[in-house]
Order: sequence, then C-alpha cells, then structure tokens
Amino acid sequence: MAVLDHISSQEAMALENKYGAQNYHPLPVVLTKGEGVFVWDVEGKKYYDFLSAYSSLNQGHCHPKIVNAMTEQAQRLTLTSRAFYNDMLGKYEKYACDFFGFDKLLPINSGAEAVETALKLCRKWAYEVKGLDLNKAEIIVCENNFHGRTTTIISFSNDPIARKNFGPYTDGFIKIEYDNLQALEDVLSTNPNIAGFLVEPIQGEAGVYVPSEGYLAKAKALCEKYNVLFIADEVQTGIARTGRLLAVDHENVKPDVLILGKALSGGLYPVSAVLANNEIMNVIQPGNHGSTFGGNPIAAAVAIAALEVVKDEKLAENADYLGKLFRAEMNKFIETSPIVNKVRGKGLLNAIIINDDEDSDTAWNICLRLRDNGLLAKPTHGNMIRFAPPLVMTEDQLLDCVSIITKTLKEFEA
Ligand code: IF1
Repeated sequence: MAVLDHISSQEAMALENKYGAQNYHPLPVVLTKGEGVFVWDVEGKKYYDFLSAYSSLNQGHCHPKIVNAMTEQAQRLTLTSRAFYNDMLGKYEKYACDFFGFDKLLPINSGAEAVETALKLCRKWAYEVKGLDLNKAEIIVCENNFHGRTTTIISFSNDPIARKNFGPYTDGFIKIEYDNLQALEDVLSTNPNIAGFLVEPIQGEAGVYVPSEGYLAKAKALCEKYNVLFIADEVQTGIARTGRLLAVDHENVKPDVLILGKALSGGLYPVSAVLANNEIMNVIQPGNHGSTFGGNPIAAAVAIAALEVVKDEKLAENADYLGKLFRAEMNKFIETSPIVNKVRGKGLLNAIIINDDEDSDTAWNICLRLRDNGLLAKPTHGNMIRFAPPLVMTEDQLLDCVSIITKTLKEFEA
C-alpha cells in the first residue's frame, strides 16, 4: 500500500490502533478534508466541525489567506533556528505585541510549552525582581485546571488519568478552588513566597466552567496588592473564541503574563507564545529558554495571517453574536426536554450538561449519533459535551446546527 493510496475509514482506524500509541480514544470518524466550518470523511460524508480541534480552528479549516501565507513562506524559508535572525520573526513579534498590547513576545510551539515558558518566566521574575529567596517561589493554580501534559504541568493537575504513575512531581505549586477569591486571598495574605497565579479565564477541560462575574478582575486586583504575577492561560479561550479577543477582555483585565496557542496559527501549525511587558520579560536572557522551532519563519507568517483574519472578519463580534443565539436556542430546547440540564459558556465556547451520571456513556452515544447526523463534537468528562465550532460560521449555519443537535438529543429522550 503506497502512503498516498486511498484507504477506508476502517483501514485508517485499524492502522492507528495497531501502530499508534493508544494515548487517545477518538470518536470513530476518519477525516480527510476541511474547509471553513466543514470537514469530510474518507467516504465523502460531510460534517459540521463543532470542536475546531479544541478551539484551534477559530478561523475555519484551511483558511485561504493563512494557507497562502504558509505556502508562500514554505517556498522561501522554513527554519533558521534562533542561531540566526530571520526576516519574519521581528515583524510577527511587533504585530502581535501591538495586537495584544504588550512590550515583548516569546515565541514557542505548543500550548504546554508556552505554559512552561510562563512558569519559568514567573519564577525568574520572582527571584530577580520581586526578590524572593532562591528556590522558595510558589505559584498558585486552580483545582480542575488543564494547562497541558508536560511533567511539571501534570504535577499540579488533579486529574488522576493525566498524572497517575508519572511521578516524581515538580514542587512549588499550591492548588486552590477555582472561582473562589477568598481562597486566593487566604494564600496570598499568609504565604510570602507566592510568585504568580496561573488561571484559565474559563476552565475548558473542566467542562467550560465560567467563573462568577468579576472573579478575574478581583483576582487580578489581589495579585497586584500582593505583587504577584497574574498569568492568564488563554490557549483555549483566546483569539476571539469567547466573543472578545481575549476572555479576560470581558472584565477589562490586563494579565501580567499572557499565554496563547492553538488558534494563534488558525490550526495550521503549532504556534504558541508568551507575552509580557519589559519589566517581566527582560529577566529572560540568552540561553535561559528556547526551542529549535520557536519563532520560525513559517510560524511567524502563519500567525500574522491568522491574527489578520480575526480582525478583518470580525470573529470576536461573530462569536459573541452567535454564542448568544446558540445559548438562547439551547435554553428554549432545555425547557421542553429532560435530556439536557444546562447549557453554559461564552461566545462560541459552550457545553451542555446531559441529564445522566458523570460516568454514563450517554454523552458519548449522543456524539456518535451527532456524527451520524452530520455534526462532530466530543464529550468532556462523562456527561458534558463541548460545542466549539469555527468562528467563521454564519447565522444560517448555526441554526442548521442547532436543529441537528436538538433533533439528535430528542432521539435520546425516551
Ligand atoms: C489534548 C482539554 C481542551 C489548554 C489550555 C494549555 C493547553 C491546553 C487552557 C496545552 C490544551 C487541549 C489539549 C488536548 C485536549 C485539549 C483540551 F480537553 F484537554 F482540556 F482544549 F479543552 N492550556 N488543551 O486547553 O496546549 O500543549 O495541547 O498545545 O488532546 O490533550 P497543547
């Protein structure tokens, strides 16, 4: 079998199952093509993508402007490493700094790497600027966080599947309840070694858990009071997903350290970044941190194009508008149906809570049926289904999706 020969869904899944490490449990559907809000499987069936690669494809699949930027750059210069300058990185850094309102950007690849970058930056700042005693710095994180899968990041996860048997774990993290300002102030006011507070503006993996209004702004104010860095992980919530450019923009919060990934490339390439102002970022000096591919010319070209699309196509405004419509339509349905308890979210990052046990397979079965009915979504934690379509969706398409979803849910009412 030549690599480019056409294969069936069954064959493709069998190959992954036999030759791939079994670190995922994908929904059984094999995709071969994507365009805008749609994907096609190898048998030619068309689906709405209602996951967007976990909010990476905010600009839609294969956005022509981003594809052009990528292919043009790929034919000119792909990688220099940071041993040399290249003519794209500085342009991108300036563009992104202006776009998000920071002095400096540190380019890296995956979301987890960007989180690691922020943690290192925070610790170094704590010793060199704040003046903590060496190796005493602690960073506050939240229960049920998801920040990636490196050894340090899973050290402060409380998901047993993500962390069990991967020890020993990295020290220096204190876990508090999410959306609990008192818990935050209790630690800040009693522990003088706190360097930073790492937080997701909306907890994605935890089931699109939106904190109380004012939580982020008040948490930021507490961080300021105790001279602690407010580190926002906007890997999933950023880049227009929640109806603002950043989810912290809903509360006019400016993080000290901003972490971006996923849709920073529009889903074409692993591109992530950490942004901060000079007072913080300047603690990083040559040799302290980096990556062979971080800041490569393709990543730079792709990220500029991806951000231009967000602005030119008013994706934040569209996500805001369609998100309100989606929740309103789902709430109408919930009033008439026992199968769904709740819809929650912001912009086009939403989840529905299925009326069944957390360890039931109802949500999984609903996702299989959604697939049969032409829409792809994935359960998060047993009884929840995350809905995060590309932000380039039209109102007609969204309403079409609502009817697929409600029709499918009705099939489970009995
Ligand atoms: C997987 C979840 C989403 C993230 C935040 C950092 C990262 C992520 C807030 C790391 C990644 C992904 C990874 C993906 C599943 C997914 C996910 F369900 F696990 F939580 F999106 F909701 N910060 N989230 O959400 O970024 O290193 O992956 O580029 O398959 O593990 P990464």
